[in-house]
Amino acid sequence: MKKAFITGINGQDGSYLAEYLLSLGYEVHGIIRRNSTSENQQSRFTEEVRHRLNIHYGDMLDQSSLQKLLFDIQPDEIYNLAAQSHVRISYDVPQFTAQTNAIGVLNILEAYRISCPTARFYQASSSEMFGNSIDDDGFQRETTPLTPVSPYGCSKVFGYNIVKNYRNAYKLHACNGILFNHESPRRGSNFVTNKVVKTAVEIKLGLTDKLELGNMDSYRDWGHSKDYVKAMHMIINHDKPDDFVVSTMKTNSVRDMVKYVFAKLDLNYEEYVTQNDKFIRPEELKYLKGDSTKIRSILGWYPEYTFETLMDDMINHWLEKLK
Ligand code: F7E
Repeated sequence: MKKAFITGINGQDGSYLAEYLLSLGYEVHGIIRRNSTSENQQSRFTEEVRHRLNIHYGDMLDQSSLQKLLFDIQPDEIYNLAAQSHVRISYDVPQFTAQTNAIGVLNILEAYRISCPTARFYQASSSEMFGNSIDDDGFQRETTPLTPVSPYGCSKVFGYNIVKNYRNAYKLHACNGILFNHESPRRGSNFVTNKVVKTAVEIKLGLTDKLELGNMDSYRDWGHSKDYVKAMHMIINHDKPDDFVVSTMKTNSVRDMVKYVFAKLDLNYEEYVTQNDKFIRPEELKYLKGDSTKIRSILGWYPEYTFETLMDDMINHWLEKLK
C-alpha cells in the first residue's frame, strides 16, 4: 500500500486529493493546524472519509513537526498544498503569506531531504507567478517569464524556485504543478467564483438582493479542482521530476462568469451587481490563459469539466444546500 502525506489536507484541493488517493488504495496522512474551534478543522470531509484518514497536528512554520512526521510515516509521495492562498488577503498579511508560502516550502523540503529523501515531492505552484507576463500568442506556459504582482505571487515564485534548486542540488524527485485557477463547490466563498454563485443563488431564493464585487474585467482560466488533483497525481508519478502547467486553455472574464451564472438562474445581473472598491487589489493580475500542451502530450491529462459544467456543478450545489 502506497503512503501519501498531504499538507493543506482540509483545503479544497487537499480534500479532493485525499479522497482520490483513498479510492486508489493509498494510506493517506495529512496535517492540520491547531485552531481553537476544532470543529472546523476537517470540515470538508464526511465522517466516513475522516475515519479512513490519518490526521496529525503540524504546521508549515514548525519544521521540527514536519521532520518528525515524515521520519515516522516514511511516505512515498508528499503533496505540499498548504498555503495562505488568497491573493487580496496577501496584501493584508504579507509577512505571514511569505512565511507560510515561501519559508514553509523550504521547511518541508528540508524535512523531506533529511527524513525521507527517496520519496517524491509535489509543490502547488500557481499561475499567479506569471503576473502580467503573456506570450505573443496570448498564453502563459512553462517558459513564460515569472513577473508576480502580489505578495502571494512573489511567495509562490520562491517556492517554485527552491523546489527546482533542491531537485538539481540534491537529486530529489521534486516537481511543480503550475495550476491555473481551479474551483468547485468546496471553494472558499471569498474567492470570486463561489462568492458569485452562492450570492446569485441567495438572490434567486430571496435571501439577499445585492452582490458587491471588485474588478469584473480581469480574465481567468477556470477549471475544476477534481480534474486538477488527478493532474497532481500524474505529475508526481511521472518517471522524471519536472514542472507542468495545468489549465483548460480557455479564458473568461469575471463579467462573463457573472453573466453565465445569473442567466442560468433567470436573473439579469445588472439589477443586482455593483462595484465596491474594497474588493479592488492594489495591483491586479489582468489576464490568465494557460497552455497545458506539455502535460496533455507527455502525461495524457485532459480536464473533464468545461467552464460551463464547472459553474453548473457549483450552482446545483448551492441550490440544493440553500433550498
Ligand atoms: O480572484 C476578481 C479578482 O480571488 C479572481 C487562488 O486560488 O487562483 C486564485 O487566485 C479574479 C481577480 O482568485 C472579486 O480581482 C472581482 O482578478 O477568485 P480570486 P485569484 O486571485 O485569481 C490562483 C491561481 C491562486 O493560486 C490563488 O491561490 O476575480 N474579483 N471581484 C474578485 N475576487 C474576489 N476574491 N472577490 C471579489 O469580490
